[in-house]
Amino acid sequence: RILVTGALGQIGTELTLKLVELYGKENVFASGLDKWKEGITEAGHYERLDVSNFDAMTNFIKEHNITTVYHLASLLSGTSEKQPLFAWKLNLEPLLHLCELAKQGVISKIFWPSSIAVFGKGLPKENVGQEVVLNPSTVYGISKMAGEKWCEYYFDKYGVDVRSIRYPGLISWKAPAGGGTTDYAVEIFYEAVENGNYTSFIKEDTKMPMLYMDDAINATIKLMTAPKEDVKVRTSYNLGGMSFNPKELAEEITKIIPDFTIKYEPDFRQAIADSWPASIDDSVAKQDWGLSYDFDIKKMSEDMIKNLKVKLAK
Ligand code: VAH
Repeated sequence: RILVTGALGQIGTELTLKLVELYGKENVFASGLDKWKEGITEAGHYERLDVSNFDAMTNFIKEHNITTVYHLASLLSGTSEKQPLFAWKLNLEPLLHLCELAKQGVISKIFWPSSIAVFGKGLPKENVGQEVVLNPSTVYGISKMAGEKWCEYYFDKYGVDVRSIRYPGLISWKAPAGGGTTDYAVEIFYEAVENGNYTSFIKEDTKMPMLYMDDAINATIKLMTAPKEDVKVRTSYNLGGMSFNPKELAEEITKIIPDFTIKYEPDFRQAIADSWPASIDDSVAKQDWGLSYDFDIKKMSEDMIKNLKVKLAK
């Protein structure tokens, strides 16, 4: 049985649907804080769960015989800057509690998302490698770096099978992104379809690693179904996807929506973006468990706009 925490989030929403498709509705339990959104309820059981309530999470896991937890509940980079102490508590303590449960044999496998936000100043901008000095300068990046080290500690010391991916910015249309720095690349599509224009909070030439959600979900499943001995990186795997800047994304959108216009008004998230790499070397994930991608910027833009035209027409 599988539990997805943060199942109402950008990744959680789609991961839940994919896990139901793979393992059946009766084996997937989705949890989140808000009222369950319509249209996903048939995807599986949903129950409200505050992951910072460890007794509630433990009871949920025992009551439903959960053996694998995809732990996605967390605050993203923008929100974390505004609430550092809460972000640190929420982004770390539930993960530790789940590692403890795995150490006790209550659960057997954990997925936990890290981020390219763990990289910071002093690194090359391009093609950042798997084993480099992590030097995050954001609350979110610091919390993700600490989380990676805890994952490695519980694996090395107790054999806990916790697996992790350093996601780049993720782009999707099923559920909105929440409080991230790369969210401009999601909002731009909604605004392009609804209003034909967008004001970007990231400068036109700021290149960041990005990935379409379909590829992110497929990579997550590939990692989680790989033989344990193939998962050699026990901090978190680099996943680079594709790299582009707002100007390049706007140009791609204009090929589909000719009169689309964009302007740039950088906000506090520009400094966060400036501290991150522009591109990532994910060759280790390709070697260890066969990471691959289906979507480039053109195919992603076409898919986003096609689906948003339907979603926003309702
Ligand atoms: C954020 N979407 O912007 C997340 C992600 C690499 C970016 O971690 O905070």
